[in-house]
Amino acid sequence: MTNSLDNFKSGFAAILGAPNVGKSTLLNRLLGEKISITSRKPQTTRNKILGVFHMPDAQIVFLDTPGVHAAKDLFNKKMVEAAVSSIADADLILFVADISKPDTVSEKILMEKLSSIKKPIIAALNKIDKSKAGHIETELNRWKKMGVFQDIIPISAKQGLGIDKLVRAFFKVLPSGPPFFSEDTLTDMPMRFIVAEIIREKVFRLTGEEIPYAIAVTIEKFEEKDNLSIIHAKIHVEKDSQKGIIIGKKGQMLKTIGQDSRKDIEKFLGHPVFLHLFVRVQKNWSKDTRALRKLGY
Ligand SMILES: Nc1nc2c(ncn2[C@@H]2O[C@H](COP(=O)(O)OP(=O)(O)OP(=O)(O)O)[C@@H](O)[C@H]2O)c(=O)[nH]1
Ligand SMILES: [Mg+2]
Repeated sequence: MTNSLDNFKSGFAAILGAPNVGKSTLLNRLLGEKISITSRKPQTTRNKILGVFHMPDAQIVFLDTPGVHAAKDLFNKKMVEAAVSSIADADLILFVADISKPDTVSEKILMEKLSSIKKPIIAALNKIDKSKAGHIETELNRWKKMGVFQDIIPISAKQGLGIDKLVRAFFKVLPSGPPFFSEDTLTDMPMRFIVAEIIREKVFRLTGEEIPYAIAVTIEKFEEKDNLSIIHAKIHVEKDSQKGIIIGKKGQMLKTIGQDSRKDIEKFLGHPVFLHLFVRVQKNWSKDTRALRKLGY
């Protein structure tokens, strides 16, 4: 009798790249489900986010990570550390780049971190929907010349182009082994974490340049009553002026953040949600190691 697990392949794949290149969009596209928040602003992802991709004869455990860049302050350094630490956990590396706007400075930083790694590295050249054919060709040649990638695949995470080809490239380099997670597992992130992330995404998307980096979200209460989830969440900011912006004129901004968040949380949980948001000023939390730990970073 043959055991179907004999031919099974499985492994961890770290998704790495400069900020804002589309790493989280790609993870969501691969899983067909949104588990990692995205925005047009850099430094959206702050933690390692695990997502499980199931195939009939393979399982890939993806780790979405914060963008690697020349971090200056404590908070950003911690984010880059989290990203780089995923290299050790991974069987293969997925290097994502935005070829419509190459960030060669950040690319170089990441390349140095990968220089001594003996694991397969696959490059996904993203945002081809925003690039001309000639430019894609030039970039493809530039990446080929680096000579460190097992495969280089042009893709559009947003439009779903090149994704099958990318998956086949993973499959080729994936080690043999049994699955790590059961067939119905999408992520191991706690529900509370994903709910807090959804709220943080709305703040990222609805406010101007200064605010996103000054906020963190914590869940203070999460109760199930009949078919309803009662959730109290706190948005932490660093200054009174930021609190004013989050609340907005006559409370309008906080109301919109709440409404948009509730809709997504309901979609995620599959039932109605009562969401109550508070705003709290905690001076300089992003510069304080203890405060960062308390907020989950
Ligand atoms: N046109 C286009 N836009 C894309 C594509 N993939 C991602 N984006 C956009 O690029 C922006 C950044 O996407 P994210 O997925 O948040 O990028 P990220 O690499 O996870 O960013 P950080 O977590 O901040 O490092 C968002 O506005 C996405 O909609 C793509 O294939 N084409
Ligand atoms: Mg991200």
